[in-house]
Amino acid sequence: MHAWPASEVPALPGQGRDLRIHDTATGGPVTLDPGPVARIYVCGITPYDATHIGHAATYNAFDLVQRVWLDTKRQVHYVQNVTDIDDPLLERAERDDVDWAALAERETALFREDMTALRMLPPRHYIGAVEAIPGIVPLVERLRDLGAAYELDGDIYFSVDSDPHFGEVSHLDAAAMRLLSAERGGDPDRPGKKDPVDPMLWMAAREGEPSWDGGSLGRGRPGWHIECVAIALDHLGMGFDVQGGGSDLVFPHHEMGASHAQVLTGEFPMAKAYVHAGMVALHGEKMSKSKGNLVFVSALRREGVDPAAIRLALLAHHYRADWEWTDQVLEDARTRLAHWRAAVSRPDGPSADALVEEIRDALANDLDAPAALAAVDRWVVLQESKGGTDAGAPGVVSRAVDALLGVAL
Ligand code: 5CA
Ligand code: ZN
Repeated sequence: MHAWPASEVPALPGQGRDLRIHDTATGGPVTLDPGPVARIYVCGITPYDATHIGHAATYNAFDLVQRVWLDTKRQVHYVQNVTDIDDPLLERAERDDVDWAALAERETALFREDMTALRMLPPRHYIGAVEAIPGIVPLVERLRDLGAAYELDGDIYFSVDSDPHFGEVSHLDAAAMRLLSAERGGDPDRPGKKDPVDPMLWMAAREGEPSWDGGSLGRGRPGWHIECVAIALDHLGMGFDVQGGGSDLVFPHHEMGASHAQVLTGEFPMAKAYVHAGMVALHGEKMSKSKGNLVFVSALRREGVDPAAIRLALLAHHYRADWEWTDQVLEDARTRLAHWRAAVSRPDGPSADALVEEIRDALANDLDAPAALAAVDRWVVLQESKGGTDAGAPGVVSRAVDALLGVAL
């Protein structure tokens, strides 16, 4: 699949910082030391509805990761998937009486527009699950040959018992795993499974549903977790720097992915850091397509909201926090944007050299975007109250905010 156009990332004077970030698997901060090319995999959308603020907040977090790396003069190899075949997509297509593939294509196109408007850096490889099927089938065959998979009425399951490291990403007990498995696409109550949370690797073709040639697996379609593993291993290989997503992906998705990869390669973990963004809520409940309590990025754009204000609204919250979207959050962001824009369009101001370092320090410290915004606010207030004589400063601020926070002033 094609991704979306990249916005320019201005180079900044001085030295970027190495990123220290919270790793779910170890439960603490890790300082990442990527090579000259940092490698990141971020789980993409299931395209049955438009991008909402929760999605945008999660992608914003991983956009910041890349901006910190780019500031250290590294290149970034960024891979993202699209879950363009899955039960919820088929259910929505049936409900709305539209073709599932056309629905996926339409919503993916809208996602690209939203990401472009929000100045999110595009992945180098943007890969749909359907196009990854030829690479998925041999992995499932290998898991079966290794004795890590078993068949149940034609469907093929992964046996979590085959992975000695199972549980080391989420650290949940069996009861919690079972509950989350039921909530998030698993089928813990299906009779005949070795372990209730064993996830499907390959689902045999169902009457009236799309299916693909699975070689020795028979016709069918892939399970969710093996899709991301196949795409990640194909484009990044084992031991890449960050696997990212929202906190609702910790279990089962990222746990199972790590498990599949461990059994396939004998290595653990697949990613050096498992990084998870908090959940954005609306009216007290997690924003989710299944509940329908959504604020769409595209709807805000249609109402004339500046995407830079949306981005500032996201940045005002720490990526690991769960937070609530309200009209006030957007109003505050609009006010801030107006102040910042006015400030960088003045002919001079106080020196911004220290500010650039403060933004760098804030982001390198577990992506503390709210602290970065506060630092810019302080510079703006100082300029408003005392002025300044540095004619280069407004330009420095504008380029730093663009390069490190993705906001064009
Ligand atoms: N296609 C899979 C990943 S392979 C998927 O989870 N798709 S999704 O469309 O449901 O979500 C896309 C990304 O947005 C995921 O990282 C998910 O964790 C994140 N996300 C979903 N809802 C929210 C929310 N309310 N707040 C923050 N992030 C969210
Ligand atoms: Zn994924």
